[in-house]
Amino acid sequence: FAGINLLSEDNISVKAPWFPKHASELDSCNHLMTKYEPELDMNHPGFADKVYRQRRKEIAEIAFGYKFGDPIPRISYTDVENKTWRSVFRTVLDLMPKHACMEYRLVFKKLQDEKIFVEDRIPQLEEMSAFLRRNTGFTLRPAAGLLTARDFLASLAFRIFQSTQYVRHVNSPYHTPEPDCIHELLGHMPLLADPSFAQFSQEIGLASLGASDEEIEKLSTVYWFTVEFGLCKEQGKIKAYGAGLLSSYGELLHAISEKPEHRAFEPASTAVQPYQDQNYQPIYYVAESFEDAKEKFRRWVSTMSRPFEVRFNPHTERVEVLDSI
Ligand code: TIH
Ligand code: FE2
Repeated sequence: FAGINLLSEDNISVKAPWFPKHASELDSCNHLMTKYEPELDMNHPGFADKVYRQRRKEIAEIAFGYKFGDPIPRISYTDVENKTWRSVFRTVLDLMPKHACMEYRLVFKKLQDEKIFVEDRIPQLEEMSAFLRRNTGFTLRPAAGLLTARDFLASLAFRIFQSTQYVRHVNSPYHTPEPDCIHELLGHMPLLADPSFAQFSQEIGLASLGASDEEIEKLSTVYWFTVEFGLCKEQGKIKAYGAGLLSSYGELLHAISEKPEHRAFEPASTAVQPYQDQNYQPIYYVAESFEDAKEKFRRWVSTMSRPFEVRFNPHTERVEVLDSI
C-alpha cells in the first residue's frame, strides 16, 4: 500500500467539508428541506386538513427523537392510512409483472412470502430494516421529511437509508411530490435488498462524503435519474427500477409511454440535467443494467476533485479516509 495513509481528522478538515465518519454521527445528519410541507405549501393536499397536519407532526417527533442504535418506534397506522397503502399496493401488484425490473420483482415476492408486504397493513420500518439487514446489510432510520442532499447521501455511505414514516394524504394516492413511507416501502426497499443495487447506492453515498456543494448537486441529480426515476433494459424491453416510478402508478405509466424522452444513462451528462420535482419527468435515463450503470458511475466519480479516498469498514461501521496517491 505504498503511498496510502489514513488521514487524521485535522488533515481531512483542511481539505473538505465535515462529514460523518461513524454511523452514529448520522444523528447530526438530519437537516430538513422546507419543500412540499403541508404546513407551508398551499397546494399540498394536506394544507387545509388539520387532522392530517397534526398526524404529520406526531410522526415527525419520532424522527426528531431518534438516536443511532434505537429500535425504530412502531406506528399504529389508522384505517385511512392503511386504506391509502392498499390502493397503492394494488396498483403495484397490477403493473409490476410487466413493467418492473426483474430484481424488484424477485424481492417483492420474497417480501410477500415473509408476510411483510400484505395489502391490508403498512409494514413497520423496524421489520423492514431487519429484512434489509439480513439481505444486504442495509438498515433504516426514521426521517422527519425531505432531507438535504448532503445529509441523505451521507447515510447511504454507511448502508443506512433515512426513511420517512408518515403517509401521503388520502386524496392523492397515485402521485405526491414529497417522499412518504409508501414511496419508501414500495419504491425503495425492494431494491435495497438486492446486492448489486445496494452496492450502487452505497457508492453514491461514499462519493458524496466531503464533496463540494457543486459535486453534491451533481451526485443528487444522478441519484434522482437513477435510484428515483431510472429505467433499464431487460431483454430488449424497457423496465422501471426507479423508486419514484414504482410507488406512483401515475408516473410509471407516463414514463414508459411515448410522451417523455428516453436517453441513455451517461453520468457526466445526466449529472447536469435539470430535473422536475413537482410533476412527472419530461426526460428519463435508461441504463443497460445495474452493473453497467455502476461501472459508468465509478469511472465518472474517479474524475471528481476530492483529494482523498474513502472506504467503509463494515466491522466498525466506520468510514476510513485514505490519502490518495
Ligand atoms: N412521486 C413519488 C410518489 O408519488 O410515490 C414520490 C417521490 C419520488 C421522489 C421524490 S418524492
Ligand atoms: Fe425516494
